[in-house]
Amino acid sequence: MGAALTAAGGFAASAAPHQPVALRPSAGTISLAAAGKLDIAAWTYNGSSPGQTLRVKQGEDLAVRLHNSLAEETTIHWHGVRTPGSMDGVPYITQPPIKPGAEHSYRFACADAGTYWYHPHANSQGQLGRGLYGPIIVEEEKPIAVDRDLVWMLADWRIGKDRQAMEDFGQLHESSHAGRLGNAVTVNGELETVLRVRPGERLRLRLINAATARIFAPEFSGLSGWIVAFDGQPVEPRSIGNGKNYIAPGNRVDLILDIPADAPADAKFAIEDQTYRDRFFTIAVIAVAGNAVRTKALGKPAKLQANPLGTPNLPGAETKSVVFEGGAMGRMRTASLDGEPLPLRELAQAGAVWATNGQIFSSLKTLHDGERLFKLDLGKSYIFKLQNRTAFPHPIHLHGHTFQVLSRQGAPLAEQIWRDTVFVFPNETVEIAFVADNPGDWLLHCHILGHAASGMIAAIQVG
Ligand SMILES: [Cu+2]
Repeated sequence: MGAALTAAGGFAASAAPHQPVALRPSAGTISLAAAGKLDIAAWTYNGSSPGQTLRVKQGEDLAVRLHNSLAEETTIHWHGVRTPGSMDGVPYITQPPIKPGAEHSYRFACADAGTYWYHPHANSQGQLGRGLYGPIIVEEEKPIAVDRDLVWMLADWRIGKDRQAMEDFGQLHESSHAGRLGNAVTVNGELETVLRVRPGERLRLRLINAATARIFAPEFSGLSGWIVAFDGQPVEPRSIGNGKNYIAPGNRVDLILDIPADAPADAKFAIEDQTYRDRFFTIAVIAVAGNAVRTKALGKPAKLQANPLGTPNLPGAETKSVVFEGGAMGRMRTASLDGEPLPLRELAQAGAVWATNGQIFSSLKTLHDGERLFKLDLGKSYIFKLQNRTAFPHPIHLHGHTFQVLSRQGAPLAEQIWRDTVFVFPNETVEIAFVADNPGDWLLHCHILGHAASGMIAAIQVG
């Protein structure tokens, strides 16, 4: 095992040899539809969007050499992987931004198995929105036996009348509402995905929401299956059948999907999404063909082995109040921008419309120079009481730590699942708990990237 816990409880970068993967972000062209029917300008890693899947065994190092071939600064953040602070890839907060033409090396051990992803943390809305993201799979020692293990990276694009991807990022009207939704949803960079399967096949489907604003809630009618992990962390397998399974930007869901053994040879199952009123669509179609892989249905899979996460000491935990305010139809009247109190009108003129505990920073640089939201003691347990006092849902992502979701609206949850990005509904309060065991400066932000760009980013300090 290459993962090493330091005495302080942080995750040390291991020195084990590992050939770095070269990733080169650059401007290029991708085909969203087969046969070149929709070629669009996009930004890619090594020519593709999503970028290649980075795959390591649990405990091994992931090493990447980034060559910035973009015309602007970039970085890479390893969403959900508990890296050392210096590897977190946030400009100014954990490293200087990587200039055009420059290179940067990342190397860290992956202590936790599961489904994670990488993306830039500089001009996040513009860079992810143009296609810069890719999956990270950290393999379990004992995975669930399946016929195929598939990654589906979900994203959307706004295609204009000229059949090109629009670049109208950062419009305040959208950023102050639900964010910038596209009009073309892709699975692994493809429109109208058709997955060909055989009757009786058991699939592991790793869904990653890489969209900048779109919330997904896939419905698998006619299929049976199990959710086995959220945000890479194992849960007691639960049926996919009941209610909406939201996958907000930043979230991952691992499914075990069973194709009926008696499905007719030409059966089709549409995976549909009804998250947004009047905008129902099909995420993908599963098309059955060929001979049955097995004749008898498989049962509920075993729970995956838990990752080595520190369990928070709840009786001894300190509670911190985190209040999100602002946005359209909100009640915020004033907030402080880079330390200066301003009325809402002036905040809106500055494009700063979401506040965390009354504070907004105009950039990651001023955030770095400003006061931390909280300074946490290394090794101590904390409860963050996340209070969404806005009219919109927000997926709140904490860097460097994985937390347990304790309660919603004061009601304790039956299973206190682990996450790194928790969806908080309008006017909802969600309590999360974690051990502050990773020293460094860490972001706490909304993963609707227009919200983050217009203020919904804070930073905490551990140790
Ligand atoms: Cu948000």
